[in-house]
Amino acid sequence: MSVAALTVNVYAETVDIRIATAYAADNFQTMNLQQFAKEVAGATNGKVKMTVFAAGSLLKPAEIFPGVINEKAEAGEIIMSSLAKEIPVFGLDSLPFIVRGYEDARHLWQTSRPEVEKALAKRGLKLLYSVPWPPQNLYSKKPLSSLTDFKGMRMRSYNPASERIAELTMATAVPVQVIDLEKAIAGDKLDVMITSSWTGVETKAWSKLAYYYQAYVWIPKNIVFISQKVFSRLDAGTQKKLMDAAQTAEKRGWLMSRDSDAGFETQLRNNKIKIDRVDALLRNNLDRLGEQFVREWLRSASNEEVAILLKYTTERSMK
Ligand code: PCA
Repeated sequence: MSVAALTVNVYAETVDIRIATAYAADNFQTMNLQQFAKEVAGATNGKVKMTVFAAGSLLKPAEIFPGVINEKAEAGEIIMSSLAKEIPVFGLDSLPFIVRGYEDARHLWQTSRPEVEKALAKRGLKLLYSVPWPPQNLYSKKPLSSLTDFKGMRMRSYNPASERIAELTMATAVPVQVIDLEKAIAGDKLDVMITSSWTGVETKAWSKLAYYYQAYVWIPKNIVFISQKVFSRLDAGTQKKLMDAAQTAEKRGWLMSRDSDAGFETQLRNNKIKIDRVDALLRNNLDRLGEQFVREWLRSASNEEVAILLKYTTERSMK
């Protein structure tokens, strides 16, 4: 090999990072992730090459978190609340009715971030960024006016909190990953579901679910993380570039989420879904349900985790 070729080789050495995500390539979370990968490539002159594997194409949704720990991928993206049972601080993200909008969600994130980082570090992972889905609302085949309406309904679940809601309302939980959701709705497998405007549009919820209630159940976040081992192989300058790009991706993602919600609700409306607020009785029922969730969560949470909720609720009440 010539000296020139050798030199080129040394400088062109790339670090390949495969990022596994469960979400479709045209979802805003994945578009943001793609943009992040592009910016990292640009900032590092192609030294860090991140490849996004969308829609569970590298690892199935449930395999992503353990998969990055076990080196089947270098990085991954998951919805935090899917691991609420294993990692209680992730469960804070799906405590129903504790956030009323993006400002609350941002506040909860700032308060919980250090513990989330610690929980990841314990498992050999490093947090890159976190971006929320739009508020989770209720889609239903029939009008909903109280919690008794849920009895016997088939309710789609995607995390322990949605499973527990089904249990408490005497509905039947039907676990469906988002990649299989459009088919499940069209195939008439669901009567009610909790998800965002985005996911309702992506899955053409209008094929069977005619009602949408702005219940603001929770504003759940995805986290994007990298194996600490892979990260520590990068030199300090490259690490900083990666983290700077992650910070930009977090800011961009929050705006994409917030700013697209109304437009996606309009798309639901244009497809004949009836959009409504929650009536007083249902609101009251739901708030009670939320209180029960908090009591249950408090039983499993550590002192540090309880302190997060306390800090968040105290500061919010002073605003
Ligand atoms: N869409 C994903 C997660 C939250 C959301 O809005 C889903 O329904 O699975």
